[in-house]
Amino acid sequence: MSIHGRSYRVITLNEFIIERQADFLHAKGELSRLLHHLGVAAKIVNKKINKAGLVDILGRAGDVNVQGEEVQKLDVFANEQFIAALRASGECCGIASEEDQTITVFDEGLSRDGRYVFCMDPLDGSSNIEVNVSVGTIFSIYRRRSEPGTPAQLEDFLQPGTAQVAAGYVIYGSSTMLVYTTGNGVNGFTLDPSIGEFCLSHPDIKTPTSGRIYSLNEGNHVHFPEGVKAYIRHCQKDDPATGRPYTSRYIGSLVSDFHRNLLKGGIFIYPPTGAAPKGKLRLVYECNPIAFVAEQAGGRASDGVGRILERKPVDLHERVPFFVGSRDMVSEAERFLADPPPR
Ligand code: AHM
Ligand code: MG
Repeated sequence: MSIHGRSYRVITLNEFIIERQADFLHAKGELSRLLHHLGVAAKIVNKKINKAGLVDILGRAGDVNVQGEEVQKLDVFANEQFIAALRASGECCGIASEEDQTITVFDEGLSRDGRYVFCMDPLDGSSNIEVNVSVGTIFSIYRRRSEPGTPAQLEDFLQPGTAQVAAGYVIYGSSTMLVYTTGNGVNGFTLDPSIGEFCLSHPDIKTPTSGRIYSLNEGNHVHFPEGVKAYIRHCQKDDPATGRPYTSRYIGSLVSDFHRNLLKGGIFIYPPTGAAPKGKLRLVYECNPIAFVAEQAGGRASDGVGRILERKPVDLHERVPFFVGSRDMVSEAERFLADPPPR
């Protein structure tokens, strides 16, 4: 491609996936095919989201999802698209989704022999769509524990985050990006709508070790644990280095809040609250994939006490307090939680 007379080598997601295939021990191309299908579904969902203001797709679908929340039509659409794409890949034997109470088992054809399971929040932050705020898809891929050729089991999905073989997110924002890791660093691809391809735009993303942004829903302040309140007071004090407090930024859309902090440096927090005593975000398909990306970019992710990725899920939809972002900020927040200083 030539821009202003200079030529650039554009690396598409598919080229990149194929080039990196050799990174995996005993790679047979299965994970590559799965990631390729994921990229196709992301493009379909992106197209629909872009049209959301134009077509009659907004509004409630009338269903209530497994968390007891109202489901919007685009959630349903995204869920169906990702399920269909992964089923078509033939590499995946089952899916866990925020939208579905139980796992979806692909018990037919090639999929039955598929070596991977896929966990996702197909459209996170979907209540933001009607006000034109960025939303995202979060995903995580595990190697199955059960025998290929047999139906996928719940246990295949309840593995600690340390067992993830790939994870990432798609952010449907001012531009659409796919960011993922397979455990060898983090790479970001921006969708070029003119050619319909995700192109490598953010190779080997590293997050700053510290930052100046803190992101949480301060409306819940009265219900926060004392350590979180103490950490917020710390963020609001003048920083000796700059003479200013930290900056508060909160969109209310996990992927967008995390992505901004990943690139700029910062911490995202969803602590326990009165309404959500275990936190709001789900371990399996929200926190673990984001945590894997954070760690691979040099950041940290904690439940306030220890590493998120080491928690063994007991339930598909379990919630967990979440502290993620720049390494030093997460460690500092943990220190405040462990030993809140007096006011
Ligand atoms: P959802 O999965 O129902 O969309 O909820 C998850 C979203 C996250 O994107 C975001 O971080 C959080 O909920 C915001 O919650 P709150 O409105 O309580 O601050
Ligand atoms: Mg969600």
